Amino acid sequence: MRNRITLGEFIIENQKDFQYSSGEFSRLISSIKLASKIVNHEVNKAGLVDILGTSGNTNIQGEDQQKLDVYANEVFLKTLIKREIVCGVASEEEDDFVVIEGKNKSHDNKYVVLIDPLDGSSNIDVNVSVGTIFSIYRRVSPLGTPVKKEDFLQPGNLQVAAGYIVYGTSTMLVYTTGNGVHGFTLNPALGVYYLSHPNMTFPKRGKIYSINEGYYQHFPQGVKDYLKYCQEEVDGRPYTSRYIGSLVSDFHRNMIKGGIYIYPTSSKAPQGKLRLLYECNPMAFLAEQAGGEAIDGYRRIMEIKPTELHQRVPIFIGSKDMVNKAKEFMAKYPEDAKY
Ligand code: AHM
Ligand code: MG
Repeated sequence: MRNRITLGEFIIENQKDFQYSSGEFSRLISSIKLASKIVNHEVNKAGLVDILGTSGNTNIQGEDQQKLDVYANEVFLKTLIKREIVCGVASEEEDDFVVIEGKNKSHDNKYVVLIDPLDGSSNIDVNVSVGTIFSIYRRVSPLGTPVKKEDFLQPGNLQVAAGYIVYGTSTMLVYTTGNGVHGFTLNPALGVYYLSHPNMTFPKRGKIYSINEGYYQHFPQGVKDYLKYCQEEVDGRPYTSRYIGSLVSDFHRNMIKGGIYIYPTSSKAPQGKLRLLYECNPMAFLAEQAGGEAIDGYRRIMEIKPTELHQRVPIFIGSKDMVNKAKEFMAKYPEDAKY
């Protein structure tokens, strides 16, 4: 590890590539880095302390909050609030966005952060990888005023940075500022992230499809047809099915090996399950920067104009050729067809 570049060094060296280059952005990434190390520490000792299981509360979407969901949310929020580097944060675990005052109550900071503090947290109790997903925009409301909902409801193609942390067999932070996707592995003994995966790219096509097939009966016909295509015994198929149930981990594996992750609409979840702002947009930005694609079945995820903070959308994301093939199957049926 001695000659490897650290995340901090990498950000400074590449600051010129970031169109809104300023110390503010470096400090923002560095606070995400710090919060991720604190969460990582807690996730790693999950079996030893009383942090497993549900908190007894539900979030605004009616889902059970795990104790670690609540903990991770607090750590990321507190870190961002204390350092006074963003003007607002929206979190999957909060009902509404949080307004943050800068130094001397100034509201002069430029960035907003949207975050899913602990994605896939239903996997924690069984020691399976989970992740944090973040997305960063420049505010659209005037500097000096409190941040507004419109600052958060921006389409994904206006993101200035996005990334995730995967708390896996090793902990990695992967991010993009629109100049490729770079992955850093945490050396836990030193508490330092080192560049381990520069310029990550999706293979153009792969052999992995990731979807919760338990809901097969409830999927749209286009998805059912695509799954049958994946399973056919022809032209290098059948593909392999791999589904962890942790978006970050499924995405990370597919980016390295080549594959597609799908969370479609279904008769049980007519809007899909994953959230546009906290999950789909940041992952779509990463996917496109890594040469992959991300659609809702019909259109590019990053062009969807958000209307609600907790809006859900279906997602097909991964290797370009695989996403395009799935899109062909979807196009055979009208979007509003009955299941
Ligand atoms: P969460 O944000 O409540 O953790 O939900 C998101 C997770 C994804 O990480 C994962 O891919 C998906 O939900 C799994 O859902 P399902 O159990 O319906 O397959
Ligand atoms: Mg989530």
